[in-house]
Amino acid sequence: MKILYNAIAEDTQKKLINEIKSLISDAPLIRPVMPRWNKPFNTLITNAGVWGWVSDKFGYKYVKFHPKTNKKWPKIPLLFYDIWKQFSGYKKLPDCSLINVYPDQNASLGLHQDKDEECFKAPVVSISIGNTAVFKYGKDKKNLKTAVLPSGSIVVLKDYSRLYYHSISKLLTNKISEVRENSLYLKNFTEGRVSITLRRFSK
Ligand SMILES: O=C(O)CCC(=O)C(=O)O
Repeated sequence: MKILYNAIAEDTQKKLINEIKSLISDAPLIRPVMPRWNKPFNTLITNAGVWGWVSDKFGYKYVKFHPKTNKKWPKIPLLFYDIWKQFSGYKKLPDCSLINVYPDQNASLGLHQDKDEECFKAPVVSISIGNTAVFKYGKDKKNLKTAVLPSGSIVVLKDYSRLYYHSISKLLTNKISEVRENSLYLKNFTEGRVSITLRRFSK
């Protein structure tokens, strides 16, 4: 597993946010629910690419159409592909870009493995933007390590770490100047975080 700090320059982070805003205007944010329990996540998601990852009461899955608009997901922006090419070390391009929005300090993402894909050869590359996040990861649920991910960090899960458990256990309060700089991202966001998770669903 690789964690790369300061991997994405600030002006590129701003460009990524503009791309995300445009994706959201095409494919509005949705709130996933936990399979079976129907309990809403405290994050919001949308996707770009041929495949989009969603979670509803029937399970986690990849689908080709936005569940609310029934339209195809928008194309993955070229800038996302550039980042993939730079950091994944994998020839084929991602066919899914999941956008996770953590709207406020209380948002988190439970411990999980990324294992809904058809094949685990391709790495998972995730990009952090906004408030610093506490990231837990490990081979099994009992021995987790912790890393702190400031805006501009990249995590690559590949090879032995491709199926590592991971979570965002909490967001940290950034210094006010950082929050201002980082708050531009989404309308009305004065705090919060966005991550872009690039994956290949297809073989
Ligand atoms: O928000 C993050 O950095 C983690 C995202 C994640 O674990 C996922 O999309 O599976």
